[in-house]
Amino acid sequence: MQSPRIIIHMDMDYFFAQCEEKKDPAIKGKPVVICVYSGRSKDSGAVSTSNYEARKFGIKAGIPISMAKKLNPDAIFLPVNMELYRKVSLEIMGILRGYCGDIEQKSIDEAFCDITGNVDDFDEARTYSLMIKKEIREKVGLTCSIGVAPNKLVAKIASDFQKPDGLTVVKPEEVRGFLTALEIKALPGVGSKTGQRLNEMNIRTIGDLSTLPGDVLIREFGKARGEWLKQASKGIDDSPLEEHEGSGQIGRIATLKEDTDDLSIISEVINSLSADVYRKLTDRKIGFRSIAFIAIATDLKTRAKSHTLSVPAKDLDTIKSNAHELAKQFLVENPVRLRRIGVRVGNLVKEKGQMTLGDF
Ligand code: DGT
Ligand code: CA
Ligand code: CA
Repeated sequence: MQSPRIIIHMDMDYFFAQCEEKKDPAIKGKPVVICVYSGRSKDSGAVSTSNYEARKFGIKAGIPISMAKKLNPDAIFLPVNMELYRKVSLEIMGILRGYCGDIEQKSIDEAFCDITGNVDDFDEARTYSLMIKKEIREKVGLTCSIGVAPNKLVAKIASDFQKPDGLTVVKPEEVRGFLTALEIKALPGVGSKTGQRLNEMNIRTIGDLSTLPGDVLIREFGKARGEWLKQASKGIDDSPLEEHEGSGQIGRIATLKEDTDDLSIISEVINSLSADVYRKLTDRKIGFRSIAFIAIATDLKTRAKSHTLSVPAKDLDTIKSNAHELAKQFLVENPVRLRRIGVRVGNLVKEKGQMTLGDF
C-alpha cells in the first residue's frame, strides 16, 4: 500500500487585525476592526476582518462599516494597510518554505505544505507543526492555526477546527470520524446555496452527506459537483499541491543524514537538490534570475544566502555552481552544523520576459 501523504494547512489568525495589533500593541485586547472604505461617504464601505474581541460583538468580514459602528461604537476602526500585510506575509511564507519541500500559497495568509519527506509519521508531524508555529510566533510575533492530514481538503478543515492558535492533526484512520459530526458548511467549497439545498434534503453534517447515494447527489448537483461532494464527504481528495502558486520560486529542501558542517557531504546533497529543481524548471519551460542556498541549522533557524544573476539562466550548471559557491560562503560566515539544506531559484522568467504573479 502506498504510504499516506502528510499535508499541512497553515492559516494565520485574524490576519490583518493581528498585523495591526503587532504594529501597535496598545490596541491589543480591544476590539479591532479593519475597514475597506469605499470613499463615497465617511463610513461607507465594508469590514475586511476583525479580531476575536470584535467578533464577540458580531463584527465580522463583509458587514457594512456603519453596521459595525452600531454594534460597537468604541471599537478601534483602522483602514487596510496592504503594504504591511504583504510584508508580514512574505516573512511567514519564507519561514514555511524553510520547513517544507513543496508549498502552495493559497492567499495572503494561508498555505499548504507537503511534509511527507520531512517527517516519519503523523506524530512527528505534530511536533514539526509546533516548531513552525513557534518560529512564526517568535520571528513574526503572530499566531496561526495549523491542520495536518493526509490531503489538502482535510488539512484545510482541520486548520479551521481549533482557531485561534490551534493545531489539529487528523491521521488517515481518523479522517471519517473527524468529519462525521462537522456541519456541511465546514467543507470548503460548500457555500450557502449548496448548504441550503442540502439542509432541505435533511443533510446537516458531513456524516449525513456521506450516507447519501452518489446518484442522488449527481441528480441534484450535476455530475462533477455531485461526485466531488460524495468524495469530499468521505474525506477523499487526491489533488496535488500547486507549488508555485503565487510564489515565483521553485525550491527543494532535504534533511541531511546527520547534522554536519562538512562541505563535501553538503555538496553531494546540493547536486541532487539542484537536479530536482532543474527538472521542475524544464517541466515548466522557465528560467530564473536568482538562486538561493537555504540552511537550517541545529537550532532550526532558517537562513538563506542568495545571488542574483545579471541575465536569466535555465541550465543545471548555473544552479549547481552558484549553490555550491553560496554554501561555501555560508559555512565560512556561519560556524554552525546544518540539519537541512535547500536549493531554490527565484525571479522566474518565461521564454519572454519576467513572469508576473498572474502567470502562476
Ligand atoms: P481567521 O482566519 O478566521 O482567524 O480570520 P482572518 O481574518 O485571518 O480570515 P481569513 O483567513 O478568511 O482572511 C485573511 C485576510 O483576508 C483577513 O485578515 C482579511 C482579508 N479578508 C477576509 N475576508 C475578507 C472580505 O470579505 N473582504 C476583504 N476586503 N478582505 C477580507
Ligand atoms: Ca486567516
Ligand atoms: Ca485565510
